[in-house]
Amino acid sequence: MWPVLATMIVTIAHRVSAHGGALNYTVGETWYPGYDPYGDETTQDAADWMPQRKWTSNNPIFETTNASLSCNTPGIPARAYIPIAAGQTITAVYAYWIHTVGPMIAWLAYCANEANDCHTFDSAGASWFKIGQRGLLSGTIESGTWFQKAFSNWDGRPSLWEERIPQTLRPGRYLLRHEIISLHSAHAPQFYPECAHLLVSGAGQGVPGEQYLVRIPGVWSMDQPEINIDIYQPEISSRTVYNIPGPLVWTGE
Ligand SMILES: *[C@@H]1O[C@H](CO)[C@@H](O)[C@H](O)[C@H]1NC(C)=O
Ligand SMILES: *[C@@H]1O[C@H](CO)[C@@H](O)[C@H](O)[C@H]1NC(C)=O
Ligand SMILES: [Cu+2]
Repeated sequence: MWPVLATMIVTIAHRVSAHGGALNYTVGETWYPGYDPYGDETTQDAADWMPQRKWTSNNPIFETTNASLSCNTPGIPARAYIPIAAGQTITAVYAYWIHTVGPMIAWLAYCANEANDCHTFDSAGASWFKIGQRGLLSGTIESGTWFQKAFSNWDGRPSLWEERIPQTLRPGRYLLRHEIISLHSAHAPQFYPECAHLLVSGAGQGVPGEQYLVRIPGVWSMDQPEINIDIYQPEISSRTVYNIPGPLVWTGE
C-alpha cells in the first residue's frame, strides 16, 4: 500500500512540476484524445485512433536548434487524422498551465510527400506557416496578462486554446503544431511543441506564399531579442508591446 501510494504521489508531483503540453483536441462536439506522455507506450504507439505525434515528456526543449523542436521527442508520426473543414475551429486542450509569460503560436505544414501522407512524412522537411498567434494582451511584459496566463483556469479545469483553420486553405493532410514559448527564465527560452495530424476538407485553393514558410528548427534563434530575452531587465520588463517574432500569420486572404 505505502509503496503504491508513494509512487502515485511522485507521479502526480512529477506531472505538476514538469510543465505540460497539448493533451487532447476538440472540433465542435467531437473529442480527440492525444498522446499521454506518461501513459502506456505500447498501446498508444499501436493505436489506430491516435492523431497526435508521440511525445514522452512534458519537459521543455531549450535549444532553438534542437531537431525535436518541430514535433517534440521522439515525434514519431501518428496513424490517425483529425477531420476538419477549412474555416472550422480546433481547440487544443491542456491540463492547467503554470507558466504565464511568452507567446503561443499555432502552425500548419502540408504533408508534402507524393501520397500527401503525414504518417510517412518527416517534419524536418516541413514548410510551416502560422495560422494564429497569441501574445501580451494587456499590461507589461513582466507582469501583464499574456494569453499564456489568461487561458489557464488555475483551478484544475483544462485550459483551452482555439484556432481557426483558414477558410480558403487547400484541402489535404497537414501537420498541426501548437507551440508555447515560456520566457520566465532570463535568456533561457522554453519551447513546448506538440503536433497532430489533420485531414482538412473544403473547396479552397489557398496556399501560403514563400514569405510565410519556415523550417523548424530554423525559425527561432538566440539572435532574436524576443527569444533571447531577460523579462526582468528594467528597460524590458516595463514595455507594453511584445512583437511575436517569425513570419506573419497566414489568414488565407
Ligand atoms: C533536444 O531536446 C530534448 C528534450 O528536451 C532533449 O532530451 C535532447 O537532449 C535535446 N537534444 C539536443 C541535441 O540538445
Ligand atoms: C485528455 O483525454 C484523456 C483521455 O480521454 C483524459 O483522460 C484526460 O483527462 C484529458 N486531459 C485533458 C487535460 O483534457
Ligand atoms: Cu514548465
